[in-house]
Amino acid sequence: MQLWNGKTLTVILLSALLLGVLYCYISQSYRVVSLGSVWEEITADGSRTDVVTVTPWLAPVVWEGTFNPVLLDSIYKPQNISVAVTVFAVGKYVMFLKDFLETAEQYFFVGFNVHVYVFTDQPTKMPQVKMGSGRQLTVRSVPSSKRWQEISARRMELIQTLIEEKLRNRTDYIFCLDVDSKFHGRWGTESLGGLVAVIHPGYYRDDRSQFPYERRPQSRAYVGPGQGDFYYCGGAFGGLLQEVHQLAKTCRSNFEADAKEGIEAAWQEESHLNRYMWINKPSKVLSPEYLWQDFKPRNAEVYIVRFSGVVKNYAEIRPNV
Ligand code: UD2
Repeated sequence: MQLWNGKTLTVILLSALLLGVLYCYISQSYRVVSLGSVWEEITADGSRTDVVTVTPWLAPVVWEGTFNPVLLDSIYKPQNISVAVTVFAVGKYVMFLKDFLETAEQYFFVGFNVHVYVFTDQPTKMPQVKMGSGRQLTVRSVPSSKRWQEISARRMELIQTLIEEKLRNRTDYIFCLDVDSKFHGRWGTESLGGLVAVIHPGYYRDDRSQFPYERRPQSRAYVGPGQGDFYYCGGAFGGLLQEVHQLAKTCRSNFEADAKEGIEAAWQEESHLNRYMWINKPSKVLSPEYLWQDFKPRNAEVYIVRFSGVVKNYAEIRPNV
């Protein structure tokens, strides 16, 4: 009886050992299978733990190292998507067009259908820029203005009209960008989404109470204490055409209604955009890599600057102070 018990114990122990070895082997191979191609590709650049990569409403926050550009391009390429860009160059700001357009050719949605719409009061001063295959440039005349605030804010109206008159049913996505900026790195399919906002480089490390939202309750751009998510840039936003149309239409009408009551929000259309994005959460948020400022030294978490505002002398280039 004792002998049988001893043998049984040995068999049980050996079986347990064998099962253990088998379990380790199978789980190891399963890991390779399940984490194989896709996962390893996504994490190929290393995942990011030093920055917020998803918002509390589950929108991705795009930083270098959080996406696979090759995989993303291969998803969008067969869809033959088209991307429109708006850029305004009124008064002395025409001087920024050449660099903006040339660097866009190098870095912005390379290999995709891109149509750049330049709004200017001086079409004769348009620089000659060679556009690549599948890429187009259209110039639209706009009146000049004596107030930079008006030029900046009127963009919403002109974007709304452009979408209604020209782009509807012809373009999938649109991005609206400041002209006094240059591209320095890839800006591509990773930025696509329904409603896309860019986190302002000047405030992303600050507490929400420091954000320069419009704080007067009389304004339609008002964001109260404890409200708001990020502080977003007025200098870059975009998304699906219908989403940007809704944004531009709302910001324009709120800006104009405020103006009728003698109120101009602290940062013009940027304030209205921030209010809009607080109520209508963006489905994709781009990190400050997508609009840095040349005068700011690059912070450690910013591995790459993709688009950045040039240093400018406001007193020299704006029509008013
Ligand atoms: C910030 C925003 C800008 C806008 C503004 C508030 C960023 C990087 N920039 O920039 O988008 O929200 O605050 O109104 O987030 N423009 C002309 N001619 C002029 C003046 C302006 O064409 O005489 C156009 C031009 O496209 C320029 C844009 O308006 O890029 C914004 O003006 P800005 O760059 O002078 O505004 P800024 O630097 O205060």
